[in-house]
Amino acid sequence: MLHPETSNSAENVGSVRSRGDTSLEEKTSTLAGTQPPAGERERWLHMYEQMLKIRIFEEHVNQLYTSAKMPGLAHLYIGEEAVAVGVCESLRRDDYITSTHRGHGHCLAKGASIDRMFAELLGKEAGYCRGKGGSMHIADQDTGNLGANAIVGGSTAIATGAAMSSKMRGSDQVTVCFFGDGALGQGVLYEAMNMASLWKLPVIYVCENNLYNEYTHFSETTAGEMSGRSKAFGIHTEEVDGQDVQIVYATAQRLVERARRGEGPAFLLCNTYRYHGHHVGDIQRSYYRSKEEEQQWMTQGDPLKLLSTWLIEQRMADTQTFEQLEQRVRAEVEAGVQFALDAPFPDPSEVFQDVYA
Ligand SMILES: Cc1ncc(C[n+]2csc(CCOP(=O)(O)OP(=O)(O)O)c2C)c(N)n1
Ligand SMILES: [Mg+2]
Repeated sequence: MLHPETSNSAENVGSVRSRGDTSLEEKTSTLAGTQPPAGERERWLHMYEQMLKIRIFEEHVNQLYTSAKMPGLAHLYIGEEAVAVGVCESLRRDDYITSTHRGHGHCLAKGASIDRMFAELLGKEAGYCRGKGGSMHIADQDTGNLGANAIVGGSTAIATGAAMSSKMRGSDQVTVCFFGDGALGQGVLYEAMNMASLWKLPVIYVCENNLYNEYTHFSETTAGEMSGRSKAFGIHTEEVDGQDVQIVYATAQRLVERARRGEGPAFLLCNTYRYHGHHVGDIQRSYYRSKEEEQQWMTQGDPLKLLSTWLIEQRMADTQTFEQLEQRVRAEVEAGVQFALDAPFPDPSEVFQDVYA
């Protein structure tokens, strides 16, 4: 388990457990009743592809920023891909998610279009908010994505409201609320969890503990146990290695099915790590975290490497499989960048359209 939150002292965090060649059966043995799904190879290769798509998409976001082609900034999700993909793969298209300021991974994992996302980042008319929202306001009703949110903790009430709406409409849709460890300091989360528990709402609170809130280690901002918070409201709570997409998926699947059956909310604490800075401009990080810590996570806790190693060990794929996949994803992402670069800006006469003042 990566930095279990029970050991939130500074000297304990950032350590990466060593991983052996565990089989999926062993990995899921602690997850009651979970069976490897039929069409396993296709499923895991698909998840690998989804994670790779997020990574390559964001590498291009970084390039667009550093070459001054992207206005504003963005918060990169690289390193945390297994959380978004593992969770979103357990959802139906008509299920809802709410996202954060670090939201590209959630959007892509729920099925957003690469073209329209790049267009939004570059301020183009074809973007999800017609180019007027940017990275932190991408929403996509077609895939049940109720939106990124620049307000830390701001989506917790929105997600809980969406779950309440499903329940009142008699629908079996589930809502997933993604948020970072920093949102644990926001009171609205506790108001929302209280109501969700009382009213048995179909909502899953997914806390992405990537160790930092901006430039501050969570041990300096978060007292006590992270998982103790949801337990206090009687909410079913689990904690997983957020770098292992197989564990995230298997756990999320159980929690989603539980919520769909009307058994109420859940809290899923995912231990993870962001490889880049807080945002694209945060390149001098040595004053708040060490290069050694970064290297350790990138080499021992990388979600893509973990899954590809497992697939090769299980003889479900070889290096060629991954080379071909990468070529395909790279071409798709590069086409998206080109689409956005070529796309027109909105007409200046529309500056007040589609915005709220
Ligand atoms: C209510 C509010 N307070 C402060 C900020 C400034 N801010 C932006 S991101 C961030 C840290 C968020 O940390 P975390 O929730 O752990 O998410 P991460 O960036 O690690 O993904 C802060 C304090 C904000 N956007 N909203
Ligand atoms: Mg964080």
